[in-house]
Amino acid sequence: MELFDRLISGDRRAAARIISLIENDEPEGKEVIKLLHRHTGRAHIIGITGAPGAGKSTLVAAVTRELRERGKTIGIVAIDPTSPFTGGALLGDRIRMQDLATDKDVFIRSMGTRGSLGGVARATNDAINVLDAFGKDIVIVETVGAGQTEVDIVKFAHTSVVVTMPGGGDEIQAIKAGILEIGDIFVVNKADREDSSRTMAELMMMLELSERPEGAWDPPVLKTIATSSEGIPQLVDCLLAHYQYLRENKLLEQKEKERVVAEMLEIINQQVGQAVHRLLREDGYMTDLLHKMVDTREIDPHTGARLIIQHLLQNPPNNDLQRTISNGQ
Ligand SMILES: Nc1nc2c(ncn2[C@@H]2O[C@H](COP(=O)(O)OP(=O)(O)OP(=O)(O)O)[C@@H](O)[C@H]2O)c(=O)[nH]1
Ligand SMILES: [Mg+2]
Repeated sequence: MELFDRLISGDRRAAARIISLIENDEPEGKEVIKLLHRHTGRAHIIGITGAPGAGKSTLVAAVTRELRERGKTIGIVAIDPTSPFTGGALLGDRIRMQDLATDKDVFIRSMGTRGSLGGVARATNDAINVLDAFGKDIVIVETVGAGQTEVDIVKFAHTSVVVTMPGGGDEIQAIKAGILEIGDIFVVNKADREDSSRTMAELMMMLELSERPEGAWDPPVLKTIATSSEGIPQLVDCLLAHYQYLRENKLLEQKEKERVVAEMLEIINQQVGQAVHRLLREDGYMTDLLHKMVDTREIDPHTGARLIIQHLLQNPPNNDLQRTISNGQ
């Protein structure tokens, strides 16, 4: 396939085109993903998450500059939440990362969460895989740690970085739910602000309270000023040390397996969901079922759900699910 060949030969426009196909859930995108899978599993995937405005994008840009100085090639996937409080994120990111945009060894891609057909987590995973196959040594994913999807994306990175900033403890509260457990490295950014030492102390205390298995990686807590690159070399040291740790302890393989299972479940959920919704839109089937559930009350929703699943398995509609079931594709 032409697009795939162009990607493997290092054509940036092919990489951008493939990610667009994936974002729009085009069948051609899936074809390319199939081909490039053999070329994945080489990049170090780093997830960066944290409260809105904590300085994640500035940090990603600073980390990328440092990694470039160390000779690494970088892919960046920035999830643009298009949420009310981070409305200008995309434009801001462009400006913050402008100098990187001309570096041929840095590939930056923003992914929208709104209107992303087929789910943002799936599209993001595919985009990571494209940049991995594209030959980038390190792929960095930035998400706002607000929703479950974002947390999931970062959870399945090899190295997860949680970014906070000083101020009243609210920020730490905001990232508390579920995210404390997934962080491999914690960063208190905006260390030029007062209160940063207190935020550091609070964070360390919370980490001590959270349970981690004996002998596991002990997540460091680092201070940075992303705007002046202070603390960035130390952060990059930690990022690389964590990857080294995963490799030496055979944990990378385990993470890869978890990632592939998560990707697969995401796809299954999406395809089954689509098939069910198509069925629900088929007038005849639903009218009958609703009649039995509501008018005559002979069928409860549990039974209704089971009937729908049975129906789908016995009468696969002419769609993705059918192809999935019959071809194992
Ligand atoms: N004082 C100070 N400001 C910073 C620092 N790092 C980032 N900022 C500023 O904080 C603001 C937000 O930075 P971003 O990098 O856009 O933060 P973000 O976490 O990516 O934001 P969202 O993606 O919108 O959630 C910008 O105005 C940055 O210039 C820092 O270390 N110190
Ligand atoms: Mg950002």
